[in-house]
Amino acid sequence: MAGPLNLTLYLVTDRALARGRALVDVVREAVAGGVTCVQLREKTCGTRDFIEEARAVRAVLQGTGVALIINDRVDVALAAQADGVHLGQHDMRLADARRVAPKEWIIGVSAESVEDAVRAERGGADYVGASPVFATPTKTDTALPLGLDGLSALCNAVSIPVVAIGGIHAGNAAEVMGAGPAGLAVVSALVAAPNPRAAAADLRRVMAARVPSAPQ
Ligand code: TZP
Ligand code: MG
Repeated sequence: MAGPLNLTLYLVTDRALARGRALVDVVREAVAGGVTCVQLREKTCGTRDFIEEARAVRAVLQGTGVALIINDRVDVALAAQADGVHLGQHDMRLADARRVAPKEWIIGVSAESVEDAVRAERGGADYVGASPVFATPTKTDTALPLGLDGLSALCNAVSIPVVAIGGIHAGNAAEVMGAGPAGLAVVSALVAAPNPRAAAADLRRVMAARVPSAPQ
C-alpha cells in the first residue's frame, strides 16, 4: 500500500454483481474514479481462486496507495500479501488474527452495535465497519439496520475510524456522512454500476460537497 490508510471511499467487491465483467477491471475503473480502499469479498470461490484473484487485484493497486483488504480469510491475505483483513462478528477473533498477522497489517472489524465497536477498538482494531446502516439486497443475513441515529451513536462511541456500509449510494451518501463516519463502504453502487469510474467520481463529489471548505 505504502502511505496512510485512506478509508474515504471503500469498495467491497461482489463478483455476482459485476455484470460479467472481470473484478480487476471493475476495481481498476473504480480506483480511477476515486476509490481509496478495496476489500476483496468472496463467498463462493475456492481458496486457490481467491488467492489468485487477490494477487491480480494487488497488481492493479500497485503504486496507487490504495489498500487491499481481504474479507474474512487471514490465510488468503497472508498468501497474497494483502495489506490486511476485515473480520465479521463470526469470523476469526481479532486477537487470534493479530497473533498470526504481520505487525503492519490493517485489521477491520464489522460492528453491528455500539458494544461491538467498543470491543473492537479495545481489542486493537484499526477501524470498524458499521453494519448495516440501511437494509440492502446485497446482504440479507445482517443485523437490524443501524439507521442514521445508530450510526451516529456508534461513531461517537469510538475514536478509531468508522466506515459505514449497507444501502449507501450517491443519493444518500451526504446524509450518511453527516452522521460522522470517516468513510463510506459500497458494494452495488460501484460494482453493479454501468460505469464504475463515473459512479466512484460521483460518490466522491457528493461526499466532498459535505466537507466545509478550509478557512482561507
Ligand atoms: N456488510 C454489511 S451490508 C453489506 C455488507 C458486505 C453489503 C452492502 O452492499 P450495498 O450494495 O453497498 O448495499
Ligand atoms: Mg465475514
